[in-house]
Amino acid sequence: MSEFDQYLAPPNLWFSELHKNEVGLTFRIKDILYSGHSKYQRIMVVDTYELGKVLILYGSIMFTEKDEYFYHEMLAHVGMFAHPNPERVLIIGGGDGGTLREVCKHPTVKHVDLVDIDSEVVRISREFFPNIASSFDDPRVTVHFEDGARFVKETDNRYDVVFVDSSDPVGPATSIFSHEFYEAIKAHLTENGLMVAQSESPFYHSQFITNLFADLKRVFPYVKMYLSWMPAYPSGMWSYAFASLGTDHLPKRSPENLNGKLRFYNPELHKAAFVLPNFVREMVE
Ligand code: SPD
Repeated sequence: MSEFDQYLAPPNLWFSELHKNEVGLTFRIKDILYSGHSKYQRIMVVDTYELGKVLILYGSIMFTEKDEYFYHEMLAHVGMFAHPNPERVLIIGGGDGGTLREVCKHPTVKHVDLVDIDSEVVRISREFFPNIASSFDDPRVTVHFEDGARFVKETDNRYDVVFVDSSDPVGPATSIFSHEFYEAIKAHLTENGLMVAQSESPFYHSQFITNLFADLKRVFPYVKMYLSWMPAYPSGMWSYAFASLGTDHLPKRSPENLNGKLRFYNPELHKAAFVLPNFVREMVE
């Protein structure tokens, strides 16, 4: 038996996420735990040999158990710590509960609205990822199953921090990548308010990023990109958009009083994440 025979022997099931149909990330599957369609998208949960359980929406990897905290901590805590006193938070998307879990670690938080169009994502995450979907029963949290773009246009609430924890800009997430959407978010921010959105990979999505940041700069007076790692996302290099009414991106508070441990975020990393390689600077400046 050669060293390659293990790849031919059953069970020999692999999942590949293709980026732009030309390159991709692939991993070997131990078991398919769930596969179905909600009203909006195909949803899969698979167990893998290397990455733990993986949530896949619309064919794209949302997270693996092995790397989810890279993404959720960097999305949530950069925005939360850049605000002097975040009390009211809005999460658009994020139905898996990972960003919510991180936001709820902040004792300053009094109320969180989470708006996801797809109730199935919440149900499946609660069933298969209880450590990620761990804050849905927090009394400070209200979950709304509706279109995030419509919610933010129609709500009377104002927020200190808004997170856009969307899937890629295809399928059910398309409505939350638009100029009108960012205008609506801006209109619902409090005085020191700010927004953080996941903004794809500079390595593969340069035109998307250039357009997004140009759009954001037309809406917000203060806009910055920051970068972090996310091994299971295309290229592993992942970007985030920070936009505010004037509040800068630097940490204003220390993580000492948080309810819960941090495995990834620290204030030094927060500051360093805003230092961009030249090819990325050119995309956003
Ligand atoms: N390429 C996948 C990008 C998905 C970003 N959002 C993931 C949601 C996890 N809470």
